[in-house]
Amino acid sequence: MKVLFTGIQPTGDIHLGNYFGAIANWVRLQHEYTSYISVVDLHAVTIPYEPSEMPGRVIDLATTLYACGIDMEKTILFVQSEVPGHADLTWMFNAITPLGELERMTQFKDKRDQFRASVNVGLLDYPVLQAADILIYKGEVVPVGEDQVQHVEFTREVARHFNSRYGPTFPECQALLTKSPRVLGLDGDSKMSKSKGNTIGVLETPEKIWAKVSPAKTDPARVRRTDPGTPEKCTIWSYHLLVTQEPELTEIHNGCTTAGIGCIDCKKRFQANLMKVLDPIRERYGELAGSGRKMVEDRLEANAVKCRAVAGETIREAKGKMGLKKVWKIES
Ligand code: AQP
Repeated sequence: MKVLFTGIQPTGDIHLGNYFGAIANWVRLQHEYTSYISVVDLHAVTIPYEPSEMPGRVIDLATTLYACGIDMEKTILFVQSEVPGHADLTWMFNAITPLGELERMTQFKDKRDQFRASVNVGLLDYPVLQAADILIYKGEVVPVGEDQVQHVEFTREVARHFNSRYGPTFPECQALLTKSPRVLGLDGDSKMSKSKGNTIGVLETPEKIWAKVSPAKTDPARVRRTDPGTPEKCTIWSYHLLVTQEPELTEIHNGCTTAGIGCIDCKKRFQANLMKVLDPIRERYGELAGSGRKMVEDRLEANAVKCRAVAGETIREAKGKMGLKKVWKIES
C-alpha cells in the first residue's frame, strides 16, 4: 500500500473546516493507504500558547480524531514531538531551502500579520518541518484542506532538491482534497479557522451550535422574509452542501430562490442534518474521554515506537547520502 501522511495542530477544538475539509477524507482513505496521522505539537508551539494546557490538548485532539472515525487498529496516529528525527530532517532540508521560498508562503505571511509581536523563526520554517514530517515516512499522498496545498507543493520541491543534490531518496508527494476543501467561517468572510473565532466545533452541543447558527449572516440582499435569496451568496447554503442530501438540497435551493422558506427555517434544517453527523461523534468522544482515555494514551505510545523505527531508518539513509556519519541510531 502507498503511504499517506497528514497532520493536525493541537491549537484548539476541531471544527467543521477540519472535519469536512480534511478529517472525513482521512477516515475514508485509511482503508486504502498505510496511514500516518500526526498531532503536530511542534508546529503548535510556533504561536503563543500555554505550556500547562498542551498535554491536555494533545490527548483531547487524539481522542476527537478517534471519535471522528480514525481506526485505532489501522491508522498510526502519533504525537510528533514523541518521534526524534523530524527536527533533524528539518535541519537537513533547511540547508537546501532558499530563504525566498519560505518568505513567499501565504500561511507565513498571514501568521506574521496575525502575530506581529512575536514572529519567530519557527513560523518561517514551518513548511520545512512539514516537509520533514511527510518525507520522514516517505509519504506519497497528503490529504489536506486547500490552505495547505502550497505547503505540499513546497514539499515536492524539497524532495526534488534533495534527490538532485544527493541522489534519489524521497518521493514527490501529492495533495488530496475533499469536495469541500475550503469551509467558510461563520463570519462568511474567511475560512473557518480556530484562531479566528468563526468556528462551529465538532463536539459542541446542539444548543451552543444553534446559538452560533441562528444569528449567522445569510445572503445580504435577503432583507425581508418575502425577498427571494441567492443561495450561492449565503454561508448557510455552503454548509448545507456539506450535510444535506438530495432531494432536500434542491428543495432548499428552490425554497430560498422563491422565498418559499425563510432563513430561520433553512438554518433549522441545516442544524438538523448537521447533528446527524455530529451526535454520534460527540457520543463516541464521551465514551473515549471517560473510560477509554488510558486506551488512547497507550495507543499513542505504541504508535510512537513504530514511528521512531521508520523515522530512524530514514535519518540514517539521508545522513548516508549527505556524507554524514551513520552510526547514530534513534532509540525506540
Ligand atoms: N476552513 C477549512 N476548510 C477546509 N480545510 C481546513 N483545514 C483547516 N481549516 C479548514 C484543514 O484541516 C487540517 C488540519 O488543520 P490544522 O489545525 O493543522 O491547521 P490550520 O489550517 O492551522 O487550522 P486552523 O483552524 O485554520 O488553525 P489556525 O487558526 O491555528 O491557523 C488541515 O489539512 C487543514 O488544511
